[in-house]
Amino acid sequence: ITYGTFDLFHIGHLRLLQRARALGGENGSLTVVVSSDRFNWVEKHKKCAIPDVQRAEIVGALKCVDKVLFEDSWEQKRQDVIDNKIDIFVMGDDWKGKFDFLKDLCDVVYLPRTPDISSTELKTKLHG
Ligand code: C2G
Repeated sequence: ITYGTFDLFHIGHLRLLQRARALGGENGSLTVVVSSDRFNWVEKHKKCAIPDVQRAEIVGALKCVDKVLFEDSWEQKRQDVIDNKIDIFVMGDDWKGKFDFLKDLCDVVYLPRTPDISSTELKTKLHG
């Protein structure tokens, strides 16, 4: 399982999701939990360019993604891991250590971020 906003979907997101899926092996599956617009605005003070329903549809259309859920609170991760019988929790290493509290339920893996790209950077570039 992995979590994210996936706004202005870019290669950094794709490479994270592909690597996350690969951790599950050939018989594995990947569940992606997409941050709702409300959660992003209220909890992360991030304004999304793309609405949550469209961000979820884009992620859900990827070959490496099997299931998409919505993230609406910081507290839902434990229940999501239990309900979805998750073996591995994966995030980019900008979150390193932040989700180690899940280690009693599943493996917790932090993958290196793809350098030189982010939704924030893209927005800045667009604004010139
Ligand atoms: N990512 C990456 N390389 C980048 C940019 C992002 O590997 N150049 C990864 C991030 O580390 C994260 C995932 O892609 O694992 C999604 O990134 P964001 O959409 O920025 O997600 P974020 O806002 O960090 O939300 O509860 C957890 C949060 O919902 C995570």
